[in-house]
Amino acid sequence: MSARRVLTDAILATMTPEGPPYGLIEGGAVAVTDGRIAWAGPAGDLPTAFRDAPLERLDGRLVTPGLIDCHTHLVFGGDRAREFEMRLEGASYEEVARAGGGIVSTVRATRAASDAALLASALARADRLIAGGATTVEIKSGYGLDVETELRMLRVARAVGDARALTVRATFLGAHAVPPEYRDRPDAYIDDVCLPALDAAAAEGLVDAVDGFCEGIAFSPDQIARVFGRAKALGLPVKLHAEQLSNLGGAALAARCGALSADHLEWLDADGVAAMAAAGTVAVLLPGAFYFLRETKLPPVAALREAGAPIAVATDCNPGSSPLTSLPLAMNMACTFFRLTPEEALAGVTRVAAQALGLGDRGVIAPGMRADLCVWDVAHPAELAYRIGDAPLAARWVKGAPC
Ligand code: DI6
Ligand code: FE
Repeated sequence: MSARRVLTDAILATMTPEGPPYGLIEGGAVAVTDGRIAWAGPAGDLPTAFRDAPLERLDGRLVTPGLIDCHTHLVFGGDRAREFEMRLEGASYEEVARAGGGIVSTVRATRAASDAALLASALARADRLIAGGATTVEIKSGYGLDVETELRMLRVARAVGDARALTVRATFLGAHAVPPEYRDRPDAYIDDVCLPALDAAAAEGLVDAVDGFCEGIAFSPDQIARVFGRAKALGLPVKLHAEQLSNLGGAALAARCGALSADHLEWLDADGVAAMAAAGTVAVLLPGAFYFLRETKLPPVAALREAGAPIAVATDCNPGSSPLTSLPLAMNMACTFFRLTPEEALAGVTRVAAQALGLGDRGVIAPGMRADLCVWDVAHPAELAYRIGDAPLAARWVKGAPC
């Protein structure tokens, strides 16, 4: 592997929070050493130490940090196209779920799928995310809901990262839904399956974070608190699907537990906003699910912004509420539906998404960061959110090498 390289004649959207919008540097260069960014700035200021390094001319193309999808359910069996039809005929997401469809139908398909089949379909989706510029992707379990299938999902998530030039962060989501065999016995499910599965997965090194679904059709704040207690005992960070379809106070619970993020948040109220801002818990917005479920209640973006809560954007790629495999399209939707600025949307899939995953080594173009970079055939960073799902990716660099 070549240790030193310089990308030059580029527009850099460094996404560093200080300085001009997007941390923009026109006529910029980035010097890379051993997979890390050694220097970034105006090309004319390139330190002499890099003047003899192999040079890559980008002809004025845009360079951003590699994109980060901080919320996906990329590993699952089957699809839910028939349910999409039912919902278009008038059934609500909750009605479909209560009728035995929804998450539980994907649980059946996931349990029945082989490891090889789960990996093949997850890789196909990962390749679409990669084509849209992703260099880091979070993947959740939560369609197994028995100990063995939860572990299998997490192993497949790790295998996705091994098979591609992609960092995968694996999240345990055993508290995603109550499986049919525990119907009306959610507490027994937490005790008999969820906590033992978490212990076993953590012992196998399969868990980077612990998530839950706090909702009327899933788990109560008390049940989630028990899962978070176990995560804490295991030394694992937590995050939460909160306030997606109703307000159970999940975001405030997450913030009290020092969660990395609370995600969805359409029903977040003023107390939840204040709790998240005070704790520095990232608000992860998932416009794909808002769109696909034809929701009308908007997350309180202005209040989050005013309170200084960090805002990230992700695909929520999953078969039921967001079959979306494009971060540029998620950015576009975050702007059109939620009124994020294109700069906030790009920060939401770079710097702030890294924060939502607890990764301090990426998400901005700055010395010491991993050299995960995207080169785009566009003249200005606003174009990434402006185009409707078109991802004009010219090149992707992972750890300092094009791939
Ligand atoms: N909220 C969601 O939007 C996804 N999971 C969750 O907790 C939906 C998952 C699905 O419908 O399969
Ligand atoms: Fe989700």
